Amino acid sequence: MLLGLSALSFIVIFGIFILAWRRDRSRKVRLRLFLIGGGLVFPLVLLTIATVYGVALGERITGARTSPSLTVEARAERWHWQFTRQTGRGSVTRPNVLHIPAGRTVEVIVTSSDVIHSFWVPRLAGKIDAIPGMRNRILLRADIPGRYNGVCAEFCGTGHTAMNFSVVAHDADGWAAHDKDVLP
Ligand SMILES: [Cu+2]
Repeated sequence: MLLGLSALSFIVIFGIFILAWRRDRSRKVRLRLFLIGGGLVFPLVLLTIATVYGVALGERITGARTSPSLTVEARAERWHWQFTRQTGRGSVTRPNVLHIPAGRTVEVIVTSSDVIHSFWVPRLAGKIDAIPGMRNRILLRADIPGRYNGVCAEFCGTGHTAMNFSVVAHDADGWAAHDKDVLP
């Protein structure tokens, strides 16, 4: 979209440039048209399209309007992760391995107990900062069951390079078995 808009802008501006170069010099230039049309209306239209498109795309990427089937908390602490899942029967906290059902959208609320870290599972989603006192949200979805590697993507001290974790995406049977295993 941005490439299309800049190409359009390029064509219009160079079109005007060529017209100006070859114009009949006895005719008067309509300055007002150039100032208001070219300086105000034209960029306003392009930037409005880019903004609306960008906001809509951002909403889609961050899943602002999707309701997840499961919510878990990821808490970063120098130098490991604690994953907590609230259930009707209580909560379960496990270090460094996040279990999720495959094929379903999972909301991860990311926070930190000490310094700024960053939650990143490269094959499942983008990065999101883990900031003390803040609850950031990211959506994960693994279509294929398996193990996905995650890292802390924000330098957080001497243990940073070893601050890895895994996301294990279970198929339906595996998820039911996992539930039975961990839930109180
Ligand atoms: Cu970290």
